[in-house]
Order: sequence, then C-alpha cells, then structure tokens
Amino acid sequence: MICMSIAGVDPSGGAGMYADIKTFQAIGVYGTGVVTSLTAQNPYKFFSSYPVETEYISEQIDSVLDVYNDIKYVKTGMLYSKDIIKLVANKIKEYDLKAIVDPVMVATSGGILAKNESAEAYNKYLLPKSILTTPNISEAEQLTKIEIKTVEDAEIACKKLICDNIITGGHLDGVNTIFTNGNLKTIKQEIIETKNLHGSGCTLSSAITAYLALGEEIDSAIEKGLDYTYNSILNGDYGTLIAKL
Ligand code: PXL
Repeated sequence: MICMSIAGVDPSGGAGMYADIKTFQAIGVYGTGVVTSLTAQNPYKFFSSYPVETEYISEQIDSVLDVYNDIKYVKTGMLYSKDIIKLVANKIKEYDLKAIVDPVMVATSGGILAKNESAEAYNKYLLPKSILTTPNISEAEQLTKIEIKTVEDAEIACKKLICDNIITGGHLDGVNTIFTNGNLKTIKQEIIETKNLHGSGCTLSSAITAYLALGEEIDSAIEKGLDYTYNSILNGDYGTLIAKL
C-alpha cells in the first residue's frame, strides 16, 4: 500500500514530512512525500521557513501520481499559504484522492506554519473536499471562530467543522472530540507528563492515514491512530514504534 504526505520538512525529524514518512513506514505503508516548505528548526526553536513555489509543488504531485496511480489516501500538513491550500484542493479533485488534513498553524515552539489567510482558505477550498481533519483546539478555534474552553465547546466546534473531524484533546484533559458519519463521540486518553510532544499531531494524522490505506474504516482508523500516537509519546520515539495492529 502507498500513500502520500504533502507537508513541510522539519530537519530535526520529529515533525512534518519526516515524521509522516516514518509513521507510514512503521505502520506498514510505503510513503511518498511532496514538500511544501523547508524549515530551519529543532524541537525547541523555530528559526525560519522557506516555502516552495506552487508550480513546483504541483510538479512534484504530478510526477509522483504519474506512476504511483494507486495512491488513494493523502495526508496534508504545513501548507503555509492560501495559494498552496488552493492548489492542493485542486489536485485532490483532479486525482480523486481522499484527503486527511492536519490544519497546522503554529508549531509548539512558536514557529508560524501558516499565514493568517489560511483558516479561511481551508474552509473555502480544502475541507469541503476532505474526508477528515485533525485540528488541535487552537486550530479548531481558528477554523470555526468558536472559543473552546470545555468539552461541550469542542463538541459544538466539531459539528461546525466542514468535514468529519477529530479535535485533539491534549489541552482538554485528554478528551478527543470526534465527529464522523454524522455521529459525535469522545475518546478520553490518559495525559502523559512529558515535554516531548513535538510532532505528535503529525504522527496522529499520518497514522490515521496509514490505517485508512490499509483498509480500516474511519472510526477504527482514528482509534488505532490515537493508540499509536499515545504509545509514540510514551516511548518518546515518534514514528519508529512498530504499531500494535
Ligand atoms: O507539528 C506541526 C508541524 C507540522 N509541520 C512542520 C512542523 C510542525 C511543527 O513543528 O515543523 C514542518
């Protein structure tokens, strides 16, 4: 099975494209990776980013899908600008792909992963063509304009997001709020005391993508993805853990 990540590169390896590819591989899926932006960063400090021109992102996508035409599932990470979000939405339509969108906006270290225009562009162009989005609370707030302080707020935001979604609950006592196929539910996970969370969002959305590519239904892919990410955080070793299938 093959899937694709369209994301930015974190050269320190914990987040972004490298985290995605490592996660795909650990779960047993071959990963292809289209780069939207380089960054200079480590888990503690974000120095700068260097976005790739949209024409070149387009050429990368076409060159991979030209031969790997059995790719069905695509995960998106750092897309940075409205133009890149729009391009990716168009490619998803053109190639009839199933997209899992991690609408990353700010890195844990404070680095800017998306311009201010991005929330609107996600809502307008990409989320209507996606099968799942995986925002954290702050991203869900920007996408829905709902302030999220409680699980009830998250549930309201969940129903307002444009496609099926999981709002991750790292800042809500570990309560993940999930809306799939018209049903709302929560899954509570234990909070792990660690400073080592860099890339955990990337790991979750790529793990879900890999499980979907392996044929799991959406709810089971989400549960397995949550389990995989929990174990990765516990082991402090994202993506290299062999998944418990
Ligand atoms: O974790 C979100 C994320 C996504 N993509 C890139 C990142 C980060 C966080 O640092 O650097 C490239």
